[in-house]
Amino acid sequence: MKLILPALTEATSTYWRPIKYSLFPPLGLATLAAYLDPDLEIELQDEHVQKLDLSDQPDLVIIQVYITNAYRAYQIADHYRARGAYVLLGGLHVTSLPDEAAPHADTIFIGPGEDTFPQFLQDYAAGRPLRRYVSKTRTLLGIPPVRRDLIERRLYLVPNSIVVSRGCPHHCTFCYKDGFFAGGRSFYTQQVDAALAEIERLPGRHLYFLDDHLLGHPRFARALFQGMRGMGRIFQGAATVDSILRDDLIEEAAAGLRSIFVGFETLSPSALAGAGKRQNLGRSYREVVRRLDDLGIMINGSFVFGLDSDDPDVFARTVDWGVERGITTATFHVLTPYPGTALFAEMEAQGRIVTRDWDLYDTRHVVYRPSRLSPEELKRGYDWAYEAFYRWSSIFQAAAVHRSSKHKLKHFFYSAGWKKFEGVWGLAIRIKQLSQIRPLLEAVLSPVGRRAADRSPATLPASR
Ligand code: B12
Ligand code: SF4
Repeated sequence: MKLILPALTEATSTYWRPIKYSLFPPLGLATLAAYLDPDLEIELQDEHVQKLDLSDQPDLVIIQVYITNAYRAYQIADHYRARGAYVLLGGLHVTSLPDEAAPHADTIFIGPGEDTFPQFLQDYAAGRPLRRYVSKTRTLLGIPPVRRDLIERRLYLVPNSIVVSRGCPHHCTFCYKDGFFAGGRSFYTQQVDAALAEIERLPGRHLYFLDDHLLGHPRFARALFQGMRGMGRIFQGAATVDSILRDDLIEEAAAGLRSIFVGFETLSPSALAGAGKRQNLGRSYREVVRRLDDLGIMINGSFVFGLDSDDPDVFARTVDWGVERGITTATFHVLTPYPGTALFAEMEAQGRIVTRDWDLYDTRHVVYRPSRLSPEELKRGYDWAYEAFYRWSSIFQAAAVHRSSKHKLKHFFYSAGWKKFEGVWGLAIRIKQLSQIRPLLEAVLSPVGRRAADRSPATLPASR
């Protein structure tokens, strides 16, 4: 049995920042592997960190398809089918465009695999596999432990990535989420005990929650953070603007939460409304930043350029805001209408999709006709934003915003370390020694000042 994560096209382009693709192991495939008979010979290969061996002859090949590895995935699938293997394709892109994927596979899978993959294995063993399985039963109850033993930990900076939920309670029009989870529940969590048990199984101290929205189910999240007390874990994760302002959940998280990915997306209320990002509307971004800053939690702000109300000033406005507010790192995206999203349907109806070359759907290229910007302006502005946000003067200026000197230093090392030491990352990857850098990451993620859990309610930010 062979599980393969083909390389995303951008991972092999000149934009390639090898470190970005050596962060996380293929968790989805390791999750599926848990359903296979442990006595079978199983191999998991990730083309981002190793050269694929295509000369073997597995019986069953399981391939995960994202949008920008789709062509590569089809090539590998065709190769193995020609060698007599039974090939399965699944994941986000197969769910968006099943008819495109189907000719390259013996069986395709729509949606998450926790219900359909075990069903397929039964049917396959009985000699009656279907051509197509569609996920309908959405639950994480009783899922078997992820086969982390198949992951070569030393090849990743963050081998301890974990997901304790699937999906998200919101409905942004540019997000894959509604399409991927169509036909069933689109937000559900593990049981708290099972999540805690999975965390216990992970060696080391540092965790990265890859959940779309770690604070999305407040009761679950609170019980999780309470259960994690005393484990001595430090962790990173993602959440929405409203969930950070909502109640004291973020204080509960702050005992171990060291950095958070926040989808600010745009500073324009009309653009937010247009993107269906209602959870951000009317919320004070300034207050979000202040609150996280008070708790010593670093911020990775996510921003999208090219929304219909964006004009040529949007780039400078966004970068200036991020630097002035002391955002630690920023991820900028060119708006990308993924097939299967409401945004894609809308743009297609308006005749604004200009290419269906999926390799270009990497959020760095302009694949549609923007409204108040030319495609060239949008691409130039996006490139400029990265350059401007990560120039030394911006890093110094943003780091200086924090009150505590420890936070200033942490900000500096985290941001500069991420973007300014490409050579060091490249070398560590080449000599397969990324694990040696992990203690440094943990040091940068050490706490700033008092822990939130130690605070009395009276000292919590007054803004709530
Ligand atoms: C880790 C991650 C990455 C890694 C991916 C490599 C890796 N090692 O996994 C890196 C850092 C490289 C990355 C890059 C990017 N990412 Co990313 N990433 C994620 C993240 C946070 C977690 C993925 C994960 O592990 N999920 C948990 C596992 C359990 O779920 P899963 O992988 O989906 O697998 C399940 C199913 O898909 C299914 N399945 C999958 N394959 C198969 C195959 C078969 C045969 C079967 C039966 C089932 C099956 O079964 C699994 C179990 O249910 C997701 C968000 C999320 N929470 O999923 C975003 C996400 C996938 N990324 C996203 C984006 C936007 C990007 C970037 C464009 C960001 C950028 N601007 O650079 C790039 C490029 C992605 C691309 N071109 O498609 C988007 C969607 C992209 C899309 N529509 O293709 C997501 C969904 C985040 C979001 N909410 O917007 N990403
Ligand atoms: S909040 Fe994030 S994960 Fe949820 S629908 Fe919006 S973009 Fe997608």
